[in-house]
Amino acid sequence: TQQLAAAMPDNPAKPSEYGEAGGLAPSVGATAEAASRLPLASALSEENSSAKTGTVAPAGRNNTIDTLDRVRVDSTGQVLTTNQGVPISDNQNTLSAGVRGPALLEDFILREKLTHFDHERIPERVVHARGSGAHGYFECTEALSDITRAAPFQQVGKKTPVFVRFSTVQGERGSKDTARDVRGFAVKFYTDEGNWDLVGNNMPVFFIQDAMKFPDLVHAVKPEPHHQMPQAASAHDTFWDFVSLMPESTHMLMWQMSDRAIPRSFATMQGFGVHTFRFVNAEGKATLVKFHWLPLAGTHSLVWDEAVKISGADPDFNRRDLWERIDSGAYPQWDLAVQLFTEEQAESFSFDVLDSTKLIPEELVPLRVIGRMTLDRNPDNFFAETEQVAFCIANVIRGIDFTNDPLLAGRIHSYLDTQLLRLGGPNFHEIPINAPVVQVHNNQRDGFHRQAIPRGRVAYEPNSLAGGCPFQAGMQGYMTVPAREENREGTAKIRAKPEKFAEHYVQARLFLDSQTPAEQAHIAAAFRFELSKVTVPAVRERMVASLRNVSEEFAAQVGKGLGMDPLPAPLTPVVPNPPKPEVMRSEFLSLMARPGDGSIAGRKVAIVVGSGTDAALARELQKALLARGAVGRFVGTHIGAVAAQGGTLDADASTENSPAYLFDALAIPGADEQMGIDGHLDEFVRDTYRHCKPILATGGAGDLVRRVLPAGLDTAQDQALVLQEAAGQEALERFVTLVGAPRDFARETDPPRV
Ligand code: HDD
Repeated sequence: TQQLAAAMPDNPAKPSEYGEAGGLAPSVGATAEAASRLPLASALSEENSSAKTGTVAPAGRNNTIDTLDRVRVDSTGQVLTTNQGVPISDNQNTLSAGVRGPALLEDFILREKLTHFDHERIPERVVHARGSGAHGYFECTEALSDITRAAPFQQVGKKTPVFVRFSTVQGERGSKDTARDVRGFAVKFYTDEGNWDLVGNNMPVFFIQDAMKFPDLVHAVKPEPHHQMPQAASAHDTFWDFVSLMPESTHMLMWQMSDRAIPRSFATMQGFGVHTFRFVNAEGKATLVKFHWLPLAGTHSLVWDEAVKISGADPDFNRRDLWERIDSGAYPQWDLAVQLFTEEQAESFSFDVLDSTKLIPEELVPLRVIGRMTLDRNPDNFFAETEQVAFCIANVIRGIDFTNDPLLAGRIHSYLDTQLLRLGGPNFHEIPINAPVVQVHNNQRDGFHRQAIPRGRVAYEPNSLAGGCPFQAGMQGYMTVPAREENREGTAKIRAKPEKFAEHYVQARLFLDSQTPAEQAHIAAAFRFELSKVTVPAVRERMVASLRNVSEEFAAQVGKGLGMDPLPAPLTPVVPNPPKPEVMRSEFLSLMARPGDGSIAGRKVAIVVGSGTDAALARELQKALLARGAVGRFVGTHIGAVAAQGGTLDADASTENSPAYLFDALAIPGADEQMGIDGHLDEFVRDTYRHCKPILATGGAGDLVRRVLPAGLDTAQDQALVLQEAAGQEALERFVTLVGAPRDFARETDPPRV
């Protein structure tokens, strides 16, 4: 203490604040000396991250959640208080001068309540406003310590807590989930070396190559500024005007018009980091990397007619599905896979790996699975967690670095910038959901809503008065890869792109050619639908003219659906004779390539019940589904008790409040004439059939189904239609298996017969 007093002659009493040990005291000494005294290595090591969190979260625990518990509020058994903690005796009546007299200004309880309410909205995200989040963890399954120093990948079995937010892009915060749109797939890793955000999408490419065009893209796709329509839709003039003038969008348009843009569940979509990043190992050696999330439940999507109807019946369809999966223990899981490649390999490719409108076919650089992510906890509070979470592409950790992708460069700027406004100032990193699980030490100070209470009088570096602390981590801190290989051409300032960026159609064709015929038909139908909503003929024509460079046959198909005869002349491509691509067809680009393990966990089946239902069979089916993690809901003409054959069943949904498109499959275990007069049930059968989902109908229900479907349909050949007079175990098994299988699109015709 005396020593410290000597060090701070101006205030000899000050050291008493810091205690005898002087552990937290601002001490004297040169930076180097301080460095030798403080255990930097252990502060940053894998084994011992920080006293605040310890290291690996033991199974069943989660570092983030532990620290968030500090701020969780549970009011069970508690009295109502003001924000100052003063108990409130009456929450019904304003303080007034007599029962019929004026309200009194002194009613601080009323005024606090109203004032807080008046301020409880914050701006929504400028894009990706509509989102749903969940907590979980990432577990390393293959250590990559030879390739990257990144903390989550150092040891097999190491768990890193995560928070994930899935989103649509175009619509506002309250818009529907099932819009045709890209889905955001943003993961915050709370590593023991700081936060790493992998802010990706469910598609591996993007609309534009350069962040300079991002505001234009967003202005074009958002509701049109004069009348603010359409909401959560890209099917309008300004979007198609812009993209038809930007041939670099063509590849992404193929993805956006595919069924990937209408996922069945967040749990059944892939995720992609999109850009090429760098991994950096302990020696400073860099390896190029692309990130992929592979859903264990397989890749499954909706069909368009279904998505449109769902948006009316349940605009929260994907949000509810995520919530219910986690709530019921059917935890969504993804493998994290990487494509690793060298600068030399990258140079040999026919495309540029810095161009975000291009992907690297898996045939060219195979995926390597290095870990698994499990989402196992719903947020406690949507606003505090899902709304206030702030992802930032610039949040990288030691072992991960950027490349010179010009789209990425702009992103490095934009996220922090937009969040400064959205979250009201420079301290939003202290909001619990955003705070790293390691402690933050720096000389940044003050600003609105500061939470931390930094001690001492030193807020600068270098310093001697605080013993040089906090000090630079040197080789143990974040290191940027020194070599910028791409810049070989020289350092002249220039607004231009490398040559390979000019080719825009080869990978659009690769994507199209890699789809199954049903998927191709869906893409063509989506172009037709979207362009049919465009009111300016020249815009439609320009788009079809561009599609002719992808595929003549495909463009003709789209053009025909728009009544274009003859087709407009093809747009002149910038690169008329592009180099031959390495891969002409990539099976992995089809949703059918990764159907998952057939698990039906998280799926929902409508078991229609009524007077003709075989109650025992209905219960048996419900049990069989539950045993495999799926939910079979009894759907009656009304909810509540339904008198069926052999017992009473309790319907918790009705054909009126829960239409067919909210379910993955339909079972009608028996029916009588009475059930045949519900028009809702007819629609149930028709929609389930049209959307190519499995139907089980037994007893009289077979007749009901056949009556609804048009005569002449070959129901016997239909693999997903189980029509049996007396349903045995085998029929139940077959049906339950079908619930987890990809849809069989053999039923589809264009236009639909049913
Ligand atoms: Fe972005 C949000 C993904 C290009 C600027 N972006 C945002 C979110 C995701 C992505 C998932 C939502 C995060 C959340 O849930 O809070 N963005 C992407 C991907 C891109 C991309 C995969 C291309 C590869 N973005 C991109 C560019 C820019 C931005 C080129 C600007 C230069 N993005 C933003 C933003 C947002 C955002 C304006 C809005 C809200 C936010 O950041 O926090 O800064």
